Amino acid sequence: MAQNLAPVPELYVSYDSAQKLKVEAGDLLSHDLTPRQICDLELLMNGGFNPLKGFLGEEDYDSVVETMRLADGSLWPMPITLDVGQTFADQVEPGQDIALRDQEGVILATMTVTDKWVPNKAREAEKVFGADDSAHPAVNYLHNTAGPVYLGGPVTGIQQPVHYDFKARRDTPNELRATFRKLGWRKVVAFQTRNPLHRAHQELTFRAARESQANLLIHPIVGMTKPGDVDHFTRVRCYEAVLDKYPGSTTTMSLLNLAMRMAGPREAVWHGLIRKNHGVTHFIVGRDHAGPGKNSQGEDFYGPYDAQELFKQHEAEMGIEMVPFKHMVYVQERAQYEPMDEIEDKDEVTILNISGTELRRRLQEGLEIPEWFSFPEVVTELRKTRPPRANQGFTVFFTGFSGSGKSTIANALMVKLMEAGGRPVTLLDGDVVRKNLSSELGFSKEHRDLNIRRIGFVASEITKNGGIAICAPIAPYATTRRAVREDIESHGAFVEVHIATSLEECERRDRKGLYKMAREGKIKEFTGISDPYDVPENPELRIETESSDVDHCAHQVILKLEQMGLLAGS
Ligand code: PPS
Repeated sequence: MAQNLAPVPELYVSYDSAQKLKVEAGDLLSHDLTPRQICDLELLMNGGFNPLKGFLGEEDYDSVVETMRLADGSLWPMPITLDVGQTFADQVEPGQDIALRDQEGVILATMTVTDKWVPNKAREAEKVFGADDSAHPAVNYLHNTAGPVYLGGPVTGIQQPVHYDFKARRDTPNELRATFRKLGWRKVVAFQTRNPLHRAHQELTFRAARESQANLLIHPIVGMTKPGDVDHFTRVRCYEAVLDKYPGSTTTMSLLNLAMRMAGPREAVWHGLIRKNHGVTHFIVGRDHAGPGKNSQGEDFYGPYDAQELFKQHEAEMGIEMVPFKHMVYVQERAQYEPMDEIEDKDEVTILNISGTELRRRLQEGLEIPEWFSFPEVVTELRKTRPPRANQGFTVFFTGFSGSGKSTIANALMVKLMEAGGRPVTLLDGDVVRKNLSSELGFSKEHRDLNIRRIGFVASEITKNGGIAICAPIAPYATTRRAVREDIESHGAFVEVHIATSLEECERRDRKGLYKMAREGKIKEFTGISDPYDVPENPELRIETESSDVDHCAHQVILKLEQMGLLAGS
């Protein structure tokens, strides 16, 4: 397909106009962008999302959700929307200009609001992500993180979001186009990734480039990827090491600040359009491209080749050619990687492969990672970030009714872990947190959520820094517990322990006399009596306290931690 390296339209105004606009925008109503919106805005402004001129209005949104096309018929598979809270939405009317600020308050852009509407999120989930199932990270985001109201309208770019890391590796679409022009690269095949690269990836990308007679662009995502992925700092250090393995001047790397949605087929088409904007002619699409993992029934959200099929259908219209990803395996006898489906003597040779799950297990358990699988520099970086589980921090998160025994068991667990030694242990007990961190909060849903998010924040910092956090709040809402889990799991294990003492038993014990007062109506919104409690569906451990003493309950947690490989010597 013909390459066109003319610049793509950007939404920035000139430097002088930007200075003026920045001052004027100081008086506008301001929206503080979320991390995902900052990623979206960067790609809107720099032309990565060309032909979009701003956050989608309602007509374009409906059309994209239903047909994968903007209202004017242009192919665009992903709704790029500005979700806001109700309070903010109430202050905005169509026709109004608002300022869009980053998390430090810097004004990045203004937006003329043309549309304001309450989206049908269930429909968006079904149509865009294939199911209204919160096991899908983007559906979970849609229902539990995104605000209830969408605003749409054209954006005027003032400045790019500031990045302090890997500056030399970040390029706008026009900068990459200029690079390709300068280097005389007429055909460029891009490889999209959110994972570290190992030898198989190096081999397949190099083959893809050779077969398409193209140069290679490693184009990893450094915006937002799937919760639990290896952080981008580590990955970029790994990529830099792999880059040296390609023959000189065949390959380059650029970082893409995209917030992925893990939307499989639609995401593949979206990725293709974004790459086209970056001046790329070919794009590698793998098996289960941008797959979100399993749904709540334990099945894959998308078929393994759905992404390739949808891409293929739109290839001509997109003007970017798909290069199907080959499944590369190591053939021991020939000491080289070969595409699995091209090996004719399968029965006579030894085929080796290490899956992502197996790699994680080996890292977690400090086991050998062979040289045929990855480059030593990559393994060293990964081991620094992912030390064996027994050396990582983790969080034990107790949840259960008031008076269920959470605090007592948590205390016993703390003492047992301190006796074993090795890592600092912090107990974030419900009552203690409410005295120190959350003294101004009550027991409304909003306040309980804030309380748990604060506990989660502290626990994730402790976990990140290699300590053990034990939390013991009621934490009645499943969605909040899940959000805390996601925050923590990027740093270490999250062990949810449901203290399953029945309400009747808690009320019978009524250690603090609170149930009596709740029954008498003297305490409002009391969990279990006049306020809900979502029973955890899949906790790592459920403890029945009615038939065991405290020591035994705490020991059950220790056994679970050992089984999960979290304790030294386990
Ligand atoms: S939450 O829902 O997770 O934010 O609650 P938490 O921070 O764990 O605080 C629970 C403790 O506060 C006391 N208390 C109440 N609990 C539930 N509902 C209402 N309305 C309420 N009012 C006060 C109660 O002593 C809880 O302590 P525990 O240790 O759980 O018994």
